[in-house]
Amino acid sequence: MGSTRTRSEQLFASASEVLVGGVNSPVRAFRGVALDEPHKRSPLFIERAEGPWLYDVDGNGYIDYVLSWGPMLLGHADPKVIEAVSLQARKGTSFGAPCGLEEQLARLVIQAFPSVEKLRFVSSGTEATMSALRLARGVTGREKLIKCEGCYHGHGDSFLVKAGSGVATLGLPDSPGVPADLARHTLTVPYNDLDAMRQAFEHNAGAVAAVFLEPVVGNMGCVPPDEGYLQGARALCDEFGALLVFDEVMTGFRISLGGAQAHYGVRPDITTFGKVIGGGLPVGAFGASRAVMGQLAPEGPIYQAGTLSGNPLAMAAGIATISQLLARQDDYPVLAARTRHLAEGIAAAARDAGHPASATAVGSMFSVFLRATAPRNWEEVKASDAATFRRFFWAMQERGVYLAPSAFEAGFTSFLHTDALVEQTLAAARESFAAMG
Ligand code: KE4
Repeated sequence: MGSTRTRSEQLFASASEVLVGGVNSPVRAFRGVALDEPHKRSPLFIERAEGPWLYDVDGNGYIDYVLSWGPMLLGHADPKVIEAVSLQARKGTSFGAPCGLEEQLARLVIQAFPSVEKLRFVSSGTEATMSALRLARGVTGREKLIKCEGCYHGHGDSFLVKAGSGVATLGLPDSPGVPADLARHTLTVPYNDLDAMRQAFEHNAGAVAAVFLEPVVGNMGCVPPDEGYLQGARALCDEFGALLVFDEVMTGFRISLGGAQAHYGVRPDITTFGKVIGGGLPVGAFGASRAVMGQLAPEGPIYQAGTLSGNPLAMAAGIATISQLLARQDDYPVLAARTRHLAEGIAAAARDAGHPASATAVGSMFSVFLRATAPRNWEEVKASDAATFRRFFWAMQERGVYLAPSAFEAGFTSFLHTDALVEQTLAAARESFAAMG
């Protein structure tokens, strides 16, 4: 139970003197859930984690449904991952030269993703997507990009763009520091809207290098694709000569062993990876056919590089992680069913307390939206009751459940989230909604 948060609050105050917002990634600052009540505005500082559990610096334990925003599919401090990293660390932490571990992890990833013949490791999902965009632009000789409102592909300039006045018009910067001249090359359309995507292509004939999709959106909460949406995007890319990029940073190895492309049977031209493939260490990757990847330096002219790309420690963690996942393929449906039961149970608890609620779940990622019907796009997500979510977030934390500190983020389960822990979570949800009144 979250009995006291004193030490967390002290650490947050002191960290805020030297770290921007007291954190190293904005969503962690809890600004999306802050309430004007004591002890309900600053983040927990974590001391350690094990399996499905997080333990804060005040000694409180929580069932963790954030899992480092996705990577910890095997649970925290997986013994084989820890052993692999410990053994490798004694041999040195970075060589700046090739080592055999990079090929080992690449072959494990490719084994699960047949659309990928060659890949390049980087150190984050952002690096993977920004490099994939440069590759797509270089391969096609085109400059424009189509992305969807509510989808997040990391903080690369071309992705921090909001929709222009109309779906077919050019993008506008969504952050200071993003040049308007760059933003105008990004076209933003609603998710699950093939007509809008077609319009964007037709208004920019011959100029679109790629369509970037979260094949199951995690960054506006978990929003699945409509039946036929991914297939339709594939067909439009083929019709207009653009590359289809599946950003599987969140979905890769999570919604199925082969990610969304296996789950839905749609083959992208480029796939980006992150999170799970590093087993909690900094790893991203992007991959495609030999013909496309062969355009990348040093084989081809499109430049991309990284000091810690393919880092031995990160590769060791990834190998230990993906090896175990490849051996657990039969466990994925069980975890998917448990995750759906969790999401639907929380939504039922909300409705029983008088709050409209709906649940989405694909594999081991899920969301509960405080609105009557599951949203299909960002406009519908925005209509959720975020104020009630903020109160629910703290009520659950007080009952030992750690949810994502935003109404617009997906939740995650791990293979160590047992039925008993799910039932414990559902009991906490019922108590929370009852206590909220
Ligand atoms: P990173 O650069 O954070 O490793 O990956 C960027 C990224 C790319 N593509 C997708 C689909 C992603 O979900 C992400 C990162 N996801 C967020 C969670 N919504 C990371 C959490 C954070 O920003 O702190």
